[in-house]
Amino acid sequence: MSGLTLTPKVLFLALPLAIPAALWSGRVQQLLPAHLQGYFSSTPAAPAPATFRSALDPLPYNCDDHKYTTEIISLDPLVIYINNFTTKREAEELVMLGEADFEDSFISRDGTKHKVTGRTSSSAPLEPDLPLVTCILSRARKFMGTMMQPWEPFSMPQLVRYYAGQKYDLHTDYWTSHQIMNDGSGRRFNRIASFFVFLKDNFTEGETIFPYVDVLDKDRERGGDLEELFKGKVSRGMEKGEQKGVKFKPITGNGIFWVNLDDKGVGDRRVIHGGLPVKDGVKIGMNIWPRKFYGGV
Ligand SMILES: *[C@@H]1O[C@H](CO)[C@@H](O)[C@H](O)[C@H]1NC(C)=O
Ligand SMILES: CC(=O)N[C@H]1CO[C@H](CO)[C@@H](O)[C@@H]1O
Repeated sequence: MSGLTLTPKVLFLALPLAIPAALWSGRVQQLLPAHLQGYFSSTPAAPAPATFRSALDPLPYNCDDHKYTTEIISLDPLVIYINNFTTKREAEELVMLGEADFEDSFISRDGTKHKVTGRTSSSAPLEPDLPLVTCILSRARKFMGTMMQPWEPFSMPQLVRYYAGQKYDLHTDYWTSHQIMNDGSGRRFNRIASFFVFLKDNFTEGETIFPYVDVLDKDRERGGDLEELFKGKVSRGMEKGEQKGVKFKPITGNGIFWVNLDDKGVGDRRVIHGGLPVKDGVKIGMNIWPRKFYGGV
């Protein structure tokens, strides 16, 4: 409209268009006496619920409009708590996108899948080309800043689901020897860092524990209570009856980010972690693994 001044001439031209437009939108109907209202249909069409189920559906909002906030849990190793990495709505939609594809969880090594007894959950891949998945991955990429080069990809993102009694024993997300890309390029890669985002928190227990990430002493110095400091999201871990490390209470939309490898690509054992058994209900999370290339060819 800039540059268009409301001269009487413009108004004169615009009015005949405005009246049918107002009738069409149902606004005039509200102003009419009751006995005339029936002549005008007023029920505005209910807005279609936002859904990202089709790979062709664009997101009904700008993916960059995220509202997450961060809290550092530990500097060395680097562990960051992310509040609201996804919205509740995104969390629900991500679960819907992968739900049909759950299978027993496996661990992948040397390009093949291995079933292990210490991991009793189910996993489902999330197609990275789906608009919502693309959006979440680009959010993760931005979070990584220059730590992730534009040509470095993510591993296939995964949903992971735990029913009552299911767990994932202590493990690392990186491999002790770099893996070979299955694209014939001979490049080697490893998981430089990990995001674990909680998508469904309708359950008890089932925290994610890091026994060697210790905020305990720092916390003691501050004389504060860990749970109070982190508003119940983080508490002291427990291993063999001893208070050790930290554990995270799963809260839908929130995530944990940590760094797996040092700048030479050597794994950091201190970020060993596990999913404690779920007591009641269902826990669903999402794994996001940024890859880094290490020599090869
Ligand atoms: C997370 O998002 C919710 C809903 O928008 C908001 O109420 C809450 O304050 C946010 N939490 C943090 C820690 O930013
Ligand atoms: C374990 C748990 O929190 N279960 C709850 C999941 O949600 C249903 C329905 O809202 C509740 O009835 C359960 O108690």
